Amino acid sequence: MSSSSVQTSPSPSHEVDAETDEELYKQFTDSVSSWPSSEPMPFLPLYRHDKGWYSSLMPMVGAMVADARFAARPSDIIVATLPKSGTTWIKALLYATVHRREHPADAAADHPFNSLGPHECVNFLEYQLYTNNRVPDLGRLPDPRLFATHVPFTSLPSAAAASGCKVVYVCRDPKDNLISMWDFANKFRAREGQEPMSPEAIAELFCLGVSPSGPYWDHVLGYWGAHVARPEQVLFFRYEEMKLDAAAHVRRLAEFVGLPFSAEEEEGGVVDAIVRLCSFDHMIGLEATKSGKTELVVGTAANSSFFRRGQVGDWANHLSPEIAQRIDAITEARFNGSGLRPSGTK
Ligand code: PPS
Repeated sequence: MSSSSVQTSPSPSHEVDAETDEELYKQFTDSVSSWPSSEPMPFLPLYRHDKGWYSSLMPMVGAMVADARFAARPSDIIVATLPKSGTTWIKALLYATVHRREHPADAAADHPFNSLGPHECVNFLEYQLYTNNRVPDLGRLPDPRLFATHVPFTSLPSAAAASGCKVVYVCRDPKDNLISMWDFANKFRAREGQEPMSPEAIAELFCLGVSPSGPYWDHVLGYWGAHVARPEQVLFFRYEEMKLDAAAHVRRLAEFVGLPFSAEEEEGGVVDAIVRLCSFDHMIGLEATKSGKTELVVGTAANSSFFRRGQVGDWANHLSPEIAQRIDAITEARFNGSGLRPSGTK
């Protein structure tokens, strides 16, 4: 969580004037624009940050502005993920857990999720908040404030490290992560009038590390290392294990954020109600999913596009055994010695 190597003078604060904010965006946009970039992938060129990770222009600039301006609080909770790793699900689980008193999960008909998607309840710093030349005024949000990001651990806003705020990370099998991205990318590419990408083409780039917020392995290992060093600050979940026992993960999440379930809540079935409320099958049928939209700096996304199959192992329907073996071999080599198992289900 160190500051970006592109120097900025302002210290984290939400009280900044608009002109300075615009200058900051311009300064970072000029820097990033001069960095190496890829062909459109998934549908916009990916720039290589000088810390080695890839992102399209505007979210990378947003992350750098957030690094300079985000005034973190110790009570903040930040969801961190690679795109397509289970972000929508963990956002829903976190929001439903933290707000369970004012919005009981068993009163599903009255829950905010009926009108707001998880990405509207828990905003991304670099895709939704630090965008369009703006520095948002987050100071009036009540504690605990919930945010999300796709940036690697080393590019989290510096103020977040200093504040000791909590980070919830979700890791997913790289092959499912890749296939989920492939499908999502092709939806955007169709809208932009671009040819669809084949799974082989996207896998080739993925193996070279060229993927949004990638390389995949650096991202996972960065948060894993932080979790090992400071488990009370960084929680590390695996999508595949969440699928096997979502209730156990909700309990761990609640304890981690300092809101453990009481015996009364356990007896009342609150944990199971949260799991049901946030389940793929329930969320995909909500009106907010079917007709809602989320404004991201890279474009407007239909909320339904965040839900596809929600399964473990769908990669096998799209990737050849050779490509799968290549990805597995990289994962085994990169995770070797880290204490992190290559697979979330073994
Ligand atoms: S994004 O764009 O980064 O926010 O996408 P993200 O949410 O990380 O990943 C989308 C994949 O997560 C699946 N999904 C879920 N799985 C289980 N439970 C719930 N509630 C849920 N919501 C979304 C979604 O279907 C995508 O995975 P695939 O494999 O493409 O189905």
